[in-house]
Amino acid sequence: MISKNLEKAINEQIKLEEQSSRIYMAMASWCEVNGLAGAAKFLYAHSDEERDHMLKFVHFLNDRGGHAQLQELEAPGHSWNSLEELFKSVLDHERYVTSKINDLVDICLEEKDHTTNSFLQWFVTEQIEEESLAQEIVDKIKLVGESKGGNFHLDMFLSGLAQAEAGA
Ligand code: OFO
Repeated sequence: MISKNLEKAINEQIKLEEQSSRIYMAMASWCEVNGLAGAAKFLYAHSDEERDHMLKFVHFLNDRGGHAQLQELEAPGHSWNSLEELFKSVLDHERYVTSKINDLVDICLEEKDHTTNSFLQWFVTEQIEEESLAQEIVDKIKLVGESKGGNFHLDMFLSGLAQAEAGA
């Protein structure tokens, strides 16, 4: 049985994962209307992945005697000045998500809730990948700069990442 304190904190995390899914969908939509098909594909796939994260929390909380409850969400942004700005926002957002996962682990340790701690370790590992992938994309965007050919290949690279994520 999960504590009321953790139930509340996990419901906040459910909100954050759902919000993440909407943020990445809004980013995907902006890329799609700006001729960045590969980036759009990657971000749509990433949006789906965030929904999966949300569902993992929903099922876990309900299985442990809590009640997953959805909350009102803020509207995400709709436009960005550049792909670099957009992916820097992804990186900042993922760092924030990591900090919230770490906060959840802290509560588990205080409460000696080993079951929830064990469940959260999947997310601890996942956040290493999430941050590292966002950083890699930001680095590549900086590398290609204004080069048209470089940006074409970058978009292909992002499309390939989307395919790899879908097959993972
Ligand atoms: Fe759910 O990991 Fe990204 O936000």
